[in-house]
Amino acid sequence: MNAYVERVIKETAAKNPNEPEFLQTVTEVLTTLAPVIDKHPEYEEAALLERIVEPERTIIFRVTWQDDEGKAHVNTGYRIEFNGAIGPYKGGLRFDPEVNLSVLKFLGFEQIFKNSLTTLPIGGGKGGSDFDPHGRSDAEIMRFCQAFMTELQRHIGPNTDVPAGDKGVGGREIGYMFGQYRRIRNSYDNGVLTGKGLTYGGSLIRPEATGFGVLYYANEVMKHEHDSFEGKTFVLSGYGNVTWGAITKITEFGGKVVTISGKHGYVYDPDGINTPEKIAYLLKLRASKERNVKMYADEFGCQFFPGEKPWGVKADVYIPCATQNEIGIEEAKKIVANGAKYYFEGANMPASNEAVAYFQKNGVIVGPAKAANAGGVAVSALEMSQNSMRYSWSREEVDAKLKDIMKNIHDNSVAAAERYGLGYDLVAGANIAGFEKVAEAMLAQGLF
Ligand code: 2IT
Repeated sequence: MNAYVERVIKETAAKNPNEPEFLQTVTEVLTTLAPVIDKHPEYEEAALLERIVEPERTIIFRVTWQDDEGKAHVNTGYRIEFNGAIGPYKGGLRFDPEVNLSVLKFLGFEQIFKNSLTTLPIGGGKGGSDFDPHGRSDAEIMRFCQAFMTELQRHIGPNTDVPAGDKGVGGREIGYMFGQYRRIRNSYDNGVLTGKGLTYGGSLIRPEATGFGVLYYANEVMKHEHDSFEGKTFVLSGYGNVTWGAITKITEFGGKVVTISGKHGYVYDPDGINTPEKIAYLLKLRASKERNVKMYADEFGCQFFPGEKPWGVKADVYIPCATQNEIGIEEAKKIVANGAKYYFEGANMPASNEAVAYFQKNGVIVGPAKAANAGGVAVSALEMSQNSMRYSWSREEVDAKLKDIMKNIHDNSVAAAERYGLGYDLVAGANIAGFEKVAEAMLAQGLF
């Protein structure tokens, strides 16, 4: 292990004692970068790693809003502008009670490398709030979004920082936030947010992009392995946007999805969650006040396992699409024992570093989040391009670009790993390929 890498990991741990998720991702990324750092002594001289683990700017603010009974509530809002070396800060907003500085710093740090890997000019950022959308009415969601944007608007802009959706933030929330931004700024800056509706500057395929992208990336892996999706069984977690897009594409590719999950438990549907009716039901579930996946089990008469995760269910391909740290070493052992061949991350950091290492040691091919789920942010960057051109590409055009980007992400990851003699290691390859561009841009721009 490189001594400089080791020192920066230690210093980051000492400096951020209450940020376990952030430290987890810093350790994972920097460890795989060791061979690159070995070759570039000038990075240490320029304190490049110390700088890359420190957000350029962290904004924390109060969000006060009123519920339907007139009661006042206070949440904390955040925006981490992590790294702007290769473009405006770009990354989603997450509304989830588990949101805190550690979670958003891990997501923002990941986003730097993911965004670089797309080959598009976008820096890394992330934000959100500890607001819990479960059980909230549409009017409450609107008031929260407006309150959140009332402060956030002074920090963002089409050339500064361009938020989008993430867990708990979809098209509806982006609409309310865009409305509030426009009201306060009196400016039609539609490039300030991505994931917008199609009537006001959104891109075709953006809602599907993360899920589609996972499968386009997985398809490149299949080609490399001389394998195909036809007849394969898939276990997925989550029920939101990513899960929905992934299931749509898996269905088209001839695979069968047998599970979805949420915070209340998981659903097992041995007939496959693959009919248009079942896939459309996921959208209803997400738009409902309850957001409980048990609703799916009741609707289609299948089994619901309260409080459990789906990793014990046998499948060929596992795609976590819910949230961070759903898979520890025990879950990883179950997945390997089930005979899994492939594991693709639709969610960000769904597994512990130990679990990922266990997969790789046991011959499961790992498609890491910052490669496999980069299709969402890639189409966000295409949305920014369309907004600045004041023009829209057709569905076919966006889809073709997305496919091409996912293929390049795979191929660039493979090439980067091979350059350092690491073989077909998609995890190290993604980190290295993403890092190289950001590092060179930071060096070129001098100390700051
Ligand atoms: O994790 C992610 O890449 C996202 N939530 C998407 C961010 C974006 O700017 O589209």
